[in-house]
Amino acid sequence: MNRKKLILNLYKKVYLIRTAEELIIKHYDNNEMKTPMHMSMGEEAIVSGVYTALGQNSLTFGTYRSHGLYLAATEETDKFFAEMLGKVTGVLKGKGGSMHLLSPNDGLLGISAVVGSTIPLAVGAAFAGVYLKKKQIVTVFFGDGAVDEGVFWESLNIACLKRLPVLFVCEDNGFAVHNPPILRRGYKNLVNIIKQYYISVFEKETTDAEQIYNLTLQAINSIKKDHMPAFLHLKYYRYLEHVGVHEDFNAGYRNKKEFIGWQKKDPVKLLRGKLKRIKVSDIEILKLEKRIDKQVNESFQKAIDAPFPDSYELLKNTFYE
Ligand SMILES: Cc1ncc(C[n+]2csc(CCOP(=O)(O)OP(=O)(O)O)c2C)c(N)n1
Repeated sequence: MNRKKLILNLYKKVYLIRTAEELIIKHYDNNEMKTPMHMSMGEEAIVSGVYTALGQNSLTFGTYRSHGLYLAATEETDKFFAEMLGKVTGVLKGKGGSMHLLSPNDGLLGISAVVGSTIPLAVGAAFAGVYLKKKQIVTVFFGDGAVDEGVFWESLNIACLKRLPVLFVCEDNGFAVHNPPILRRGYKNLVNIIKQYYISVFEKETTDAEQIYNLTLQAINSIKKDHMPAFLHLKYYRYLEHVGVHEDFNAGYRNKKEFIGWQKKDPVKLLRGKLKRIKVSDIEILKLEKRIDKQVNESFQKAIDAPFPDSYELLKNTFYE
Protein backbone atom coordinates (compact mmCIF):
# COMPACT_ATOMS: atom_id res chain seq x y z
CA MET A 1 0.00 0.00 0.00
CA ASN A 2 1.46 3.39 -0.89
CA ARG A 3 1.77 5.98 1.88
CA LYS A 4 -1.04 8.25 0.68
CA LYS A 5 -3.44 5.32 0.46
CA LEU A 6 -2.36 4.08 3.89
CA ILE A 7 -2.88 7.44 5.60
CA LEU A 8 -6.22 7.94 3.85
CA ASN A 9 -7.30 4.48 5.01
CA LEU A 10 -6.24 5.24 8.57
CA TYR A 11 -7.93 8.63 8.50
CA LYS A 12 -11.14 7.06 7.23
CA LYS A 13 -11.18 4.83 10.32
CA VAL A 14 -10.27 7.42 12.96
CA TYR A 15 -12.72 9.92 11.50
CA LEU A 16 -15.50 7.32 11.37
CA ILE A 17 -14.96 6.34 15.01
CA ARG A 18 -14.91 9.95 16.19
CA THR A 19 -17.98 10.94 14.16
CA ALA A 20 -20.00 7.92 15.25
CA GLU A 21 -19.20 8.59 18.92
CA GLU A 22 -19.99 12.30 18.58
CA LEU A 23 -23.44 11.26 17.41
CA ILE A 24 -23.79 8.95 20.41
CA ILE A 25 -22.91 11.87 22.70
CA LYS A 26 -25.52 14.03 21.01
CA HIS A 27 -28.28 11.51 21.63
CA TYR A 28 -27.26 9.61 24.75
CA ASP A 29 -28.88 11.89 27.31
CA ASN A 30 -32.24 11.53 25.52
CA ASN A 31 -32.30 8.02 27.00
CA GLU A 32 -32.86 6.38 23.60
CA MET A 33 -29.84 4.15 24.16
CA LYS A 34 -30.27 1.94 27.21
CA THR A 35 -26.79 0.42 27.05
CA PRO A 36 -23.85 1.66 29.17
CA MET A 37 -21.29 3.42 26.99
CA HIS A 38 -17.52 3.02 27.36
CA MET A 39 -16.33 5.52 24.82
CA SER A 40 -13.26 5.16 22.60
CA MET A 41 -12.49 8.86 22.23
CA GLY A 42 -8.75 9.44 22.42
CA GLU A 43 -7.95 5.82 21.56
CA GLU A 44 -8.82 5.89 17.84
CA ALA A 45 -5.22 5.71 16.59
CA ILE A 46 -4.54 2.43 18.39
CA VAL A 47 -7.42 0.37 17.00
CA SER A 48 -7.10 1.89 13.53
CA GLY A 49 -3.32 1.47 13.32
CA VAL A 50 -3.25 -2.05 14.73
CA TYR A 51 -6.27 -3.30 12.80
CA THR A 52 -5.00 -1.97 9.48
CA ALA A 53 -1.69 -3.78 9.97
CA LEU A 54 -3.26 -7.12 10.86
CA GLY A 55 -4.23 -8.35 7.42
CA GLN A 56 -7.06 -10.59 6.40
CA ASN A 57 -6.40 -13.92 8.01
CA SER A 58 -6.15 -12.70 11.58
CA LEU A 59 -8.55 -13.05 14.50
CA THR A 60 -9.24 -10.38 17.11
CA PHE A 61 -10.76 -10.03 20.56
CA GLY A 62 -11.48 -6.77 22.40
CA THR A 63 -12.92 -5.29 25.57
CA TYR A 64 -16.15 -3.54 26.53
CA ARG A 65 -14.45 -0.34 25.27
CA SER A 66 -14.52 -1.47 21.65
CA HIS A 67 -16.69 0.89 19.60
CA GLY A 68 -13.45 1.91 17.92
CA LEU A 69 -12.32 -1.64 17.32
CA TYR A 70 -15.68 -2.66 15.82
CA LEU A 71 -15.79 0.39 13.54
CA ALA A 72 -12.13 0.01 12.51
CA ALA A 73 -12.78 -3.64 11.67
CA THR A 74 -16.09 -3.30 9.84
CA GLU A 75 -16.41 0.34 8.78
CA GLU A 76 -20.14 -0.28 8.94
CA THR A 77 -22.57 1.75 11.05
CA ASP A 78 -26.08 0.37 10.30
CA LYS A 79 -25.85 -2.61 12.63
CA PHE A 80 -23.67 -0.63 15.06
CA PHE A 81 -26.22 2.09 15.80
CA ALA A 82 -29.12 -0.35 15.71
CA GLU A 83 -27.37 -2.33 18.46
CA MET A 84 -26.87 0.83 20.54
CA LEU A 85 -30.60 1.51 20.24
CA GLY A 86 -31.59 -2.07 21.07
CA LYS A 87 -33.13 -2.66 17.65
CA VAL A 88 -33.65 -5.99 15.90
CA THR A 89 -31.38 -4.89 13.02
CA GLY A 90 -28.42 -4.59 15.40
CA VAL A 91 -25.23 -6.64 15.55
CA LEU A 92 -26.87 -8.96 18.11
CA LYS A 93 -30.49 -8.11 17.31
CA GLY A 94 -30.39 -5.43 19.97
CA LYS A 95 -29.70 -7.84 22.79
CA GLY A 96 -26.00 -7.17 23.33
CA GLY A 97 -25.55 -3.40 23.41
CA SER A 98 -22.31 -1.48 23.38
CA MET A 99 -20.32 -4.09 25.31
CA HIS A 100 -21.02 -7.08 23.06
CA LEU A 101 -20.00 -6.18 19.54
CA LEU A 102 -18.49 -8.66 17.14
CA SER A 103 -18.07 -9.35 13.44
CA PRO A 104 -16.72 -12.83 12.71
CA ASN A 105 -16.51 -12.07 8.97
CA ASP A 106 -13.98 -9.37 9.80
CA GLY A 107 -12.14 -11.61 12.25
CA LEU A 108 -13.56 -9.79 15.29
CA LEU A 109 -14.65 -12.72 17.43
CA GLY A 110 -15.82 -11.03 20.56
CA ILE A 111 -15.64 -8.46 23.30
CA SER A 112 -16.86 -8.74 26.86
CA ALA A 113 -17.90 -6.72 29.90
CA VAL A 114 -15.77 -8.88 32.17
CA VAL A 115 -12.30 -7.37 32.51
CA GLY A 116 -9.57 -9.65 31.15
CA SER A 117 -11.98 -12.35 30.01
CA THR A 118 -11.12 -12.29 26.30
CA ILE A 119 -7.39 -12.73 26.93
CA PRO A 120 -7.53 -16.51 27.54
CA LEU A 121 -9.99 -16.83 24.64
CA ALA A 122 -7.38 -15.32 22.34
CA VAL A 123 -4.71 -17.67 23.64
CA GLY A 124 -7.07 -20.61 23.15
CA ALA A 125 -7.86 -19.50 19.61
CA ALA A 126 -4.13 -19.23 18.88
CA PHE A 127 -3.55 -22.70 20.30
CA ALA A 128 -6.36 -24.09 18.10
CA GLY A 129 -4.86 -22.36 15.08
CA VAL A 130 -1.45 -23.94 15.66
CA TYR A 131 -3.04 -27.34 16.30
CA LEU A 132 -5.01 -27.09 13.06
CA LYS A 133 -1.91 -25.82 11.22
CA LYS A 134 -3.53 -22.50 10.28
CA LYS A 135 -1.11 -19.68 9.77
CA GLN A 136 -3.06 -17.25 11.87
CA ILE A 137 -2.21 -14.52 14.35
CA VAL A 138 -4.68 -13.79 17.14
CA THR A 139 -4.74 -10.27 18.55
CA VAL A 140 -6.23 -9.31 21.86
CA PHE A 141 -6.81 -5.75 23.05
CA PHE A 142 -7.09 -5.09 26.79
CA GLY A 143 -6.76 -2.17 29.19
CA ASP A 144 -4.02 -1.66 31.77
CA GLY A 145 -6.56 -2.66 34.43
CA ALA A 146 -6.85 -6.14 32.91
CA VAL A 147 -3.18 -6.68 33.71
CA ASP A 148 -4.18 -6.71 37.40
CA GLU A 149 -6.18 -9.90 36.80
CA GLY A 150 -4.51 -13.27 37.38
CA VAL A 151 -5.93 -14.53 34.10
CA PHE A 152 -3.71 -12.10 32.20
CA TRP A 153 -0.52 -13.58 33.68
CA GLU A 154 -1.67 -17.17 33.20
CA SER A 155 -2.58 -16.47 29.59
CA LEU A 156 0.72 -14.68 28.96
CA ASN A 157 2.61 -17.54 30.55
CA ILE A 158 1.00 -20.27 28.46
CA ALA A 159 1.31 -18.21 25.25
CA CYS A 160 5.06 -17.81 25.91
CA LEU A 161 5.56 -21.41 26.97
CA LYS A 162 3.79 -22.78 23.90
CA ARG A 163 5.18 -20.05 21.63
CA LEU A 164 1.71 -19.15 20.41
CA PRO A 165 1.09 -16.53 17.71
CA VAL A 166 -0.68 -14.03 19.97
CA LEU A 167 -0.36 -10.28 19.70
CA PHE A 168 -1.15 -8.82 23.14
CA VAL A 169 -2.14 -5.14 22.81
CA CYS A 170 -2.26 -3.24 26.09
CA GLU A 171 -4.19 0.00 25.62
CA ASP A 172 -2.88 1.89 28.60
CA ASN A 173 -4.89 4.94 29.63
CA GLY A 174 -3.32 4.97 33.09
CA PHE A 175 -6.52 4.19 34.99
CA ALA A 176 -8.70 1.27 35.96
CA VAL A 177 -11.91 3.26 36.40
CA HIS A 178 -10.35 5.99 38.60
CA ASN A 179 -7.36 4.12 40.03
CA PRO A 180 -3.82 4.72 38.77
CA PRO A 181 -1.27 1.85 38.82
CA ILE A 182 0.39 3.13 42.00
CA LEU A 183 -2.78 2.16 43.92
CA ARG A 184 -3.16 -1.22 42.22
CA ARG A 185 0.26 -2.72 41.68
CA GLY A 186 3.04 -3.93 43.92
CA TYR A 187 5.65 -3.49 41.22
CA LYS A 188 7.18 -0.54 39.41
CA ASN A 189 7.15 -1.10 35.70
CA LEU A 190 4.85 -3.37 33.72
CA VAL A 191 6.88 -3.51 30.54
CA ASN A 192 10.05 -4.44 32.44
CA ILE A 193 8.23 -7.43 33.90
CA ILE A 194 6.78 -8.51 30.55
CA LYS A 195 10.32 -8.41 29.16
CA GLN A 196 11.24 -11.27 31.50
CA TYR A 197 8.94 -13.56 29.50
CA TYR A 198 9.76 -15.21 26.18
CA ILE A 199 7.95 -12.54 24.18
CA SER A 200 8.92 -9.65 21.91
CA VAL A 201 7.96 -6.34 23.44
CA PHE A 202 7.17 -3.15 21.52
CA GLU A 203 6.19 0.13 23.11
CA LYS A 204 5.53 3.66 22.02
CA GLU A 205 3.79 6.71 23.39
CA THR A 206 2.12 8.07 20.29
CA THR A 207 -1.26 9.13 18.99
CA ASP A 208 -0.13 8.76 15.39
CA ALA A 209 -2.00 5.88 13.73
CA GLU A 210 0.69 5.56 11.05
CA GLN A 211 3.40 5.00 13.69
CA ILE A 212 1.18 2.46 15.43
CA TYR A 213 0.59 0.72 12.10
CA ASN A 214 4.35 0.46 11.53
CA LEU A 215 5.00 -0.76 15.06
CA THR A 216 2.30 -3.41 14.65
CA LEU A 217 3.90 -4.59 11.40
CA GLN A 218 7.16 -5.05 13.32
CA ALA A 219 5.34 -7.01 16.02
CA ILE A 220 3.63 -9.23 13.44
CA ASN A 221 6.92 -9.88 11.66
CA SER A 222 8.54 -10.85 14.94
CA ILE A 223 5.71 -13.32 15.71
CA LYS A 224 6.15 -14.91 12.28
CA LYS A 225 9.95 -14.94 12.33
CA ASP A 226 10.65 -15.94 15.94
CA HIS A 227 7.56 -18.11 16.55
CA MET A 228 6.92 -16.23 19.77
CA PRO A 229 4.05 -14.03 20.93
CA ALA A 230 4.45 -10.24 20.94
CA PHE A 231 3.37 -7.55 23.38
CA LEU A 232 2.47 -4.07 22.25
CA HIS A 233 2.25 -1.41 24.95
CA LEU A 234 0.51 1.75 23.78
CA LYS A 235 -0.46 4.73 25.88
CA TYR A 236 -3.46 6.94 25.23
CA TYR A 237 -5.65 9.40 27.08
CA ARG A 238 -9.33 8.58 27.69
CA TYR A 239 -11.14 11.81 26.83
CA LEU A 240 -14.40 11.05 28.64
CA GLU A 241 -15.51 9.50 31.92
CA HIS A 242 -14.91 5.76 32.47
CA VAL A 243 -18.49 4.96 31.50
CA GLY A 244 -20.80 7.53 30.00
CA VAL A 245 -20.47 10.33 27.51
CA HIS A 246 -19.35 13.25 29.63
CA GLU A 247 -16.05 14.72 30.72
CA ASP A 248 -15.18 14.01 34.35
CA PHE A 249 -12.43 16.44 35.22
CA ASN A 250 -14.34 17.42 38.37
CA ALA A 251 -14.15 13.87 39.73
CA GLY A 252 -10.79 14.65 41.31
CA TYR A 253 -8.65 11.81 39.98
CA ARG A 254 -7.16 13.66 37.01
CA ASN A 255 -7.02 17.21 35.74
CA LYS A 256 -7.97 19.02 32.59
CA LYS A 257 -4.48 20.41 32.04
CA GLU A 258 -3.27 16.93 31.09
CA PHE A 259 -6.18 16.52 28.70
CA ILE A 260 -5.38 19.79 26.95
CA GLY A 261 -1.82 18.50 26.42
CA TRP A 262 -3.12 15.30 24.80
CA GLN A 263 -5.67 17.18 22.73
CA LYS A 264 -2.83 19.00 21.01
CA LYS A 265 -1.85 15.63 19.55
CA ASP A 266 -5.41 14.42 19.04
CA PRO A 267 -5.29 11.33 16.78
CA VAL A 268 -7.91 12.66 14.34
CA LYS A 269 -6.39 16.14 13.99
CA LEU A 270 -2.90 14.70 13.79
CA LEU A 271 -3.74 12.46 10.85
CA ARG A 272 -5.67 15.21 9.08
CA GLY A 273 -2.58 17.41 9.36
CA LYS A 274 -0.50 14.60 7.92
CA LEU A 275 -2.81 14.27 4.93
CA LYS A 276 -2.33 17.95 4.19
CA ARG A 277 1.43 17.66 4.54
CA ILE A 278 1.55 14.87 1.98
CA LYS A 279 -0.44 17.16 -0.31
CA VAL A 280 -3.83 15.49 -0.22
CA SER A 281 -6.13 18.32 -1.28
CA ASP A 282 -8.70 19.89 1.03
CA ILE A 283 -11.37 18.86 -1.45
CA GLU A 284 -10.37 15.20 -1.23
CA ILE A 285 -10.34 15.30 2.58
CA LEU A 286 -13.69 17.09 2.78
CA LYS A 287 -15.23 14.65 0.32
CA LEU A 288 -14.17 11.74 2.50
CA GLU A 289 -15.45 13.44 5.66
CA LYS A 290 -18.79 14.29 4.08
CA ARG A 291 -19.24 10.73 2.90
CA ILE A 292 -18.66 9.45 6.43
CA ASP A 293 -20.92 12.13 7.99
CA LYS A 294 -23.66 11.04 5.59
CA GLN A 295 -23.11 7.35 6.31
CA VAL A 296 -23.27 7.91 10.07
CA ASN A 297 -26.37 10.13 9.98
CA GLU A 298 -28.24 7.81 7.63
CA SER A 299 -27.37 4.77 9.74
CA PHE A 300 -28.59 6.48 12.88
CA GLN A 301 -31.90 7.40 11.26
CA LYS A 302 -32.31 3.83 9.96
CA ALA A 303 -31.69 2.55 13.47
CA ILE A 304 -34.26 4.95 14.92
CA ASP A 305 -36.81 3.75 12.36
CA ALA A 306 -36.11 0.03 12.91
CA PRO A 307 -38.33 -2.07 15.19
CA PHE A 308 -37.40 -3.45 18.59
CA PRO A 309 -37.05 -7.24 18.74
CA ASP A 310 -40.18 -9.25 19.58
CA SER A 311 -40.26 -10.67 23.06
CA TYR A 312 -39.71 -14.22 21.70
CA GLU A 313 -36.21 -13.04 20.68
CA LEU A 314 -35.27 -12.72 24.31
CA LEU A 315 -34.51 -16.39 24.88
CA LYS A 316 -33.21 -17.11 21.39
CA ASN A 317 -29.50 -17.99 21.05
CA THR A 318 -29.39 -18.87 24.72
CA PHE A 319 -29.19 -22.22 26.52
CA TYR A 320 -32.94 -21.96 27.14
CA GLU A 321 -33.77 -21.98 23.44
C1 LIG B 1 -13.58 -9.27 36.31
C2 LIG B 1 -14.06 -7.87 36.49
N1 LIG B 1 -13.67 -7.19 37.59
C3 LIG B 1 -14.07 -5.91 37.76
C4 LIG B 1 -14.90 -5.31 36.84
C5 LIG B 1 -15.32 -3.87 37.05
N2 LIG B 1 -14.58 -3.01 36.13
C6 LIG B 1 -15.15 -2.57 35.00
S1 LIG B 1 -14.10 -1.67 34.11
C7 LIG B 1 -12.84 -1.82 35.20
C8 LIG B 1 -11.51 -1.17 34.97
C9 LIG B 1 -10.75 -1.76 33.85
O1 LIG B 1 -9.74 -0.89 33.45
P1 LIG B 1 -8.90 -1.13 32.15
O2 LIG B 1 -8.71 -2.59 31.93
O3 LIG B 1 -7.68 -0.31 32.23
O4 LIG B 1 -9.84 -0.66 30.97
P2 LIG B 1 -10.37 0.79 30.59
O5 LIG B 1 -11.75 0.88 31.20
O6 LIG B 1 -9.44 1.79 31.13
O7 LIG B 1 -10.45 0.78 29.12
C10 LIG B 1 -13.27 -2.58 36.28
C11 LIG B 1 -12.43 -2.92 37.43
C12 LIG B 1 -15.29 -6.07 35.72
N3 LIG B 1 -16.07 -5.54 34.74
N4 LIG B 1 -14.84 -7.33 35.55
